Amino acid sequence: MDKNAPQAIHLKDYAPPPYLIDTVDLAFDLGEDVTRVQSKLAMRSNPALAPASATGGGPLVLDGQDMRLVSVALDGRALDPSEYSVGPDSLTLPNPPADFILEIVTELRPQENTSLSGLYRTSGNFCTQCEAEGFRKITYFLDRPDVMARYRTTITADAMRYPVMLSNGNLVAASKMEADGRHTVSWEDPFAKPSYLFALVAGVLVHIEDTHVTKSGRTVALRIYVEPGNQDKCDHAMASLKKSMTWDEEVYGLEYDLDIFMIVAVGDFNMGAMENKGLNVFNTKYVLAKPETATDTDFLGVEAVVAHEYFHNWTGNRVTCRDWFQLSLKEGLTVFRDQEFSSDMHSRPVKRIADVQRLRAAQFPEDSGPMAHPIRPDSYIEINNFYTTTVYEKGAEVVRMIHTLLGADGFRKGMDLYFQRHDGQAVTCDDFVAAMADATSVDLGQFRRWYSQAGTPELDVTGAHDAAARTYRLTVRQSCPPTPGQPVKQPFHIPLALGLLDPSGADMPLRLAGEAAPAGTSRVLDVMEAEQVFDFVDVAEAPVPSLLRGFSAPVKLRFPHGVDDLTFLMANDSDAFNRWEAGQTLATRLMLDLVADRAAGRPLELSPGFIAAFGKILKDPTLDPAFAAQALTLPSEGYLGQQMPVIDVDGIHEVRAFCRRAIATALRDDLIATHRALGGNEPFAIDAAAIGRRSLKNLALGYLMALEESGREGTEAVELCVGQFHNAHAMTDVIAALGCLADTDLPQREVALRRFYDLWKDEPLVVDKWFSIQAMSERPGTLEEVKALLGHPAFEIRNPNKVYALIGGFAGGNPVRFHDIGGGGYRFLADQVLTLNALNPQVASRMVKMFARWRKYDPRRQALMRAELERIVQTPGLSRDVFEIASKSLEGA
Ligand code: B3K
Ligand code: ZN
Repeated sequence: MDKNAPQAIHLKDYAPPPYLIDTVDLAFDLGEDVTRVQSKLAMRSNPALAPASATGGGPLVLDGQDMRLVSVALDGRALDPSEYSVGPDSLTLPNPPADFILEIVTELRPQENTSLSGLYRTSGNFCTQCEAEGFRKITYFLDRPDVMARYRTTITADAMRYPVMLSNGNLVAASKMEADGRHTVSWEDPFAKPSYLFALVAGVLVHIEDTHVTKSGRTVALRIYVEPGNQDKCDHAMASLKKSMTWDEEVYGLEYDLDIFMIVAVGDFNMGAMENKGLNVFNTKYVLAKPETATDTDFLGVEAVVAHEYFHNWTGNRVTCRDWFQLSLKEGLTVFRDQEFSSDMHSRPVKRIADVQRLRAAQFPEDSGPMAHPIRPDSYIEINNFYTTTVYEKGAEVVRMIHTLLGADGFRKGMDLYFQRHDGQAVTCDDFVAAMADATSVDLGQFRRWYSQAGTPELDVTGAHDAAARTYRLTVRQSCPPTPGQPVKQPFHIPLALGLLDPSGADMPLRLAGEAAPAGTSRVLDVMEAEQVFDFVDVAEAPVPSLLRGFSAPVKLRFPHGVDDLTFLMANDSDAFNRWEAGQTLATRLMLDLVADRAAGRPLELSPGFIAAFGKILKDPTLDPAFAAQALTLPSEGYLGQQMPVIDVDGIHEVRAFCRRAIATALRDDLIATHRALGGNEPFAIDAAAIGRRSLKNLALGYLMALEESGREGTEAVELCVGQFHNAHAMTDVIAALGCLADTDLPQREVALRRFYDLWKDEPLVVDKWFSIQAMSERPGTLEEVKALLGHPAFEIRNPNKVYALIGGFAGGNPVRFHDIGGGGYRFLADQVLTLNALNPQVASRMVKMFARWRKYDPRRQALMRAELERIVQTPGLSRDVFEIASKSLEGA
């Protein structure tokens, strides 16, 4: 690699900061052309490093980027430029004293900041995003999470253009408009925090307001700020916030700690939201929701993200990360907390299935590809590339396993001890595990490997019943494939939850050899060795094992269940997750066989037994409709692809479509009956039952539309679909119908797309749906349409949501068109990556990740993707973000 290539940063090189910052006084003068930032830092050398001496702690290197340095003063004396040095990313003072006040003035141009990191503009307003390293684009600072300081922020700006001016903490002063038309406010945050939690917002905003009274009786003001015109879409976010506050008090005894909690929704935002202390900034996608504009998925997303950011106040803000390698300390834990919250608000099994599907769809591929990394990475080139599904979702699975091993009470004791020890500190994943272990005396020594080893462990399990001895022996073998930099792995500590079903379908009491009496019917085995044997006694008849109940560990488990056993588990398992899992395993097996049949030129036929099992679920009135909808959804094309050594893009697509048609043909009347029974415009509610009914209804519609090309039967489906599109009130139902139509060549398609746009052209989030539905259409001409849509007046390449909808929708949500063997999809994506690289490296890097799995395809597609990756890496001026992903994807090629 050439010497100018960006360099990696390693966990092993961590060193504490040589200086600390106690207080930060910021004064912003927001202007249309230039924004001026005055920063006054009370600093001292770090006493933890060396006994304080008059000479201080050696050179002070402050981080800073993309700004103009105006002046530096030390203890009130302006420094001559010869007394410091400024580099492209830093400001160095060679030898400051042990204790001093540093004053720095910088000038920025937020209106030119398209990276959406640091201080930038969105719809004419000012807004910040500082995690991970955006604060250094505002002022020179020790921009690292282990430097925690108390902040006071003063903002001055034109009172007409920026009537609302917000920052962290409590409002402590506000001026009237001055003669020059400007006004000033000051905010003070009493809690020490790292710079990544700093926030500032200024502009024309309206808000809705409510209050929450904490368990101990304090009243907290709650405000959600949005652009004028959006006030009618904030109620769900507010209700979600109040539920989150109550839940955290009840489940963890954690109360909010300031007098006010604010959320601001902005249209231009790289991610979902940001947990800045007291002033969360959100992507509008995770705030604005009303039934006419938002789908059920959107509503659930708002609730989960509002909860997630709120929960960060304790897991992230009060206790933060020592360094960015520890990111999962706050993210994995907070995702676990938001998942549990959503489970408590809705259906636990339905939520668990959705979370596991997401893990398998995104994290498993990451964990077996060129970007595989442990949940606590050892190195990175650009930290923004490590806000990954591994750090977040696998991180949450690791916390969930601790919860399983300790039990709910033990876990709560561990959390209490964690806060008792570390409130106000910046700590490590090891500190978290230590608190969990110390609070319960559970040995988590081997468990720690989950933090340092990447890759998805694989469990190969076999069972042997001895009728004479009345025993059942489970043999469990674990292995883990090599990942970059980790050719060999040590065994993991894997909690394996399981039950044994007797021939009637009931759970057997479980007694392991050596135990005096059975202990429950579902239990957790500690798998710790490469190979381990578990002997159950008193087992009269051969059981059907139900393994990895509730998905108790993020692993791939194989057991030689026959088709009959899987069907039996589908019908009888007391663990709802495993009932769903059995159906998915069966479907996966049958579909992969069909892919092989197709490749060998054999005719396709879907097993009638499988269709009958589907019919039974569809007609079972005792089933929760939401669960039924999940059980009747075939494994995705992406998931099927992961199961193949070489992904057969076209084969998988064709087989999945074939299976959907076969099921729809056989179950047509039942599907129509289901759609009728659940249809109609019932009054809108956003509870689990109503969401479930809508999802089953729309699942039925989707299957019926698979008949669209088959003559007369198809006509009725099309009528249902078009009727639903035009008459439904809830966006969930409208989008379901539009999504079906978008895959067809019917004349109604164009009519519907045009009508949808005309109705919703003033709602950017709804227009995003319109872009992504077209981008994900399986029609052969989709790439050309996507290219044309880049020029549509509603498309903006600088708006991340638009990019994710159109370009991301195509490359990530349309496998058969993106991977078209002509290579046009690949060329298109690479062109977009290069355009975005210059504007917004974080967004560009998310897009280039779509190439990372190129080695999983056939030689021709491999060559095409590799050529695009090489073209990207060779482009001058590449950001670290894109360089890291593209070069690691090519490593060894
Ligand atoms: N902590 C933020 C993510 C920041 C990403 C920076 N590139 C949102 C969250 O996880 O809650
Ligand atoms: Zn988070």
